[in-house]
Amino acid sequence: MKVPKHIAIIMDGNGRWAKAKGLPRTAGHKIGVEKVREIAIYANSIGVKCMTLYAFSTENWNRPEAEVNYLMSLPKIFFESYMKEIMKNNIRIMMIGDMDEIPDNARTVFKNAIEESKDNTGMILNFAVNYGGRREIVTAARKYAEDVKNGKINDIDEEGFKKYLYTSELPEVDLLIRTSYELRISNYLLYQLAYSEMVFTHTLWPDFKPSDLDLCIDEYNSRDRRFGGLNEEKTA
Ligand code: V0D
Repeated sequence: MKVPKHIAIIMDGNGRWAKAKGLPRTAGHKIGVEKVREIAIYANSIGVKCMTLYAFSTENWNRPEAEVNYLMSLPKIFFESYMKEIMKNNIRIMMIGDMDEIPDNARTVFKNAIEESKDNTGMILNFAVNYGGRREIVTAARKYAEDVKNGKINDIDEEGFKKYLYTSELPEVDLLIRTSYELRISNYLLYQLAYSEMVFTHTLWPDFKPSDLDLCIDEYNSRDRRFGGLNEEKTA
C-alpha cells in the first residue's frame, strides 16, 4: 500500500449536513473544524507528508455576511483548541492564498501557528485560505514576467513557472478528495492537479472519518497512474 505524499481535500457538505439535522450551517462548520483535527492527526500518523485543505475560497465572500464572519472566527477556535496537540504530533502549519484580504485577527492567529510550528518535521498541514487557482496562476505569471523584464530570467518554461506558484516548496499533489459528491474542481489547485488521482466521496465532511480516508487511499492505490505514458498492463 502506497501512502500518497500529498493529499488535497475539498471539505464540502458542512451546510448540507447541518440542514439535514435542522441545524444552522455554522453548526456544520463547527463539526467540520473538529474533523480537520481528527483527519490531520490520522494522516500524519500514517505517513502523509502534506495535506492541503480548501478552507476558504475567493468565492466564499459571496456567502451571507453572518456565515463569512463565523468562518473567520474558525482559525482562532481551531488553533486555541488544537495547537498543543499539533505541536505534540510534530505537525507543521502552512497556508497558501491571499492573506491580505483576511481580517487581522484571523491572519494573526494563523501567522502565530505557522511561526510556532515552523521547525516541526512531520506532516505539513497546509490551509488554502482566500485561495483561487486562476488568481494563483495569474499572480505567478505576473511575477515571472516581472523577473524576465528585469533580466533576472531569460527563458519561460514549466519548471521555471512552478517556482512562482504558492506550492513551490511542496510535493506534487498525488490525490484530490472532494466530499459531498460534487463533481467539480471549483478553482482549486488548477495547475497542481494536472496528474492527480481524484476521488469523490458521498460522505459529507462532518461525517468523514479516518476509515473514509483509508478508503480513498485504497481507491488511489487501485488506479494505474500512467502520467500519459504506458506503464505495463495490469495482469488480472
Ligand atoms: C472547517 C470547511 C474557513 C470545513 C469550512 C483553521 C472545515 C470551514 C476558515 C478560515 C474551516 C477562515 C479565515 C482564515 C483561515 C481559515 C477555516 C478552519 C476550518 C480551520 F484566515 N473555514 N475554515 N479554517 N472550516
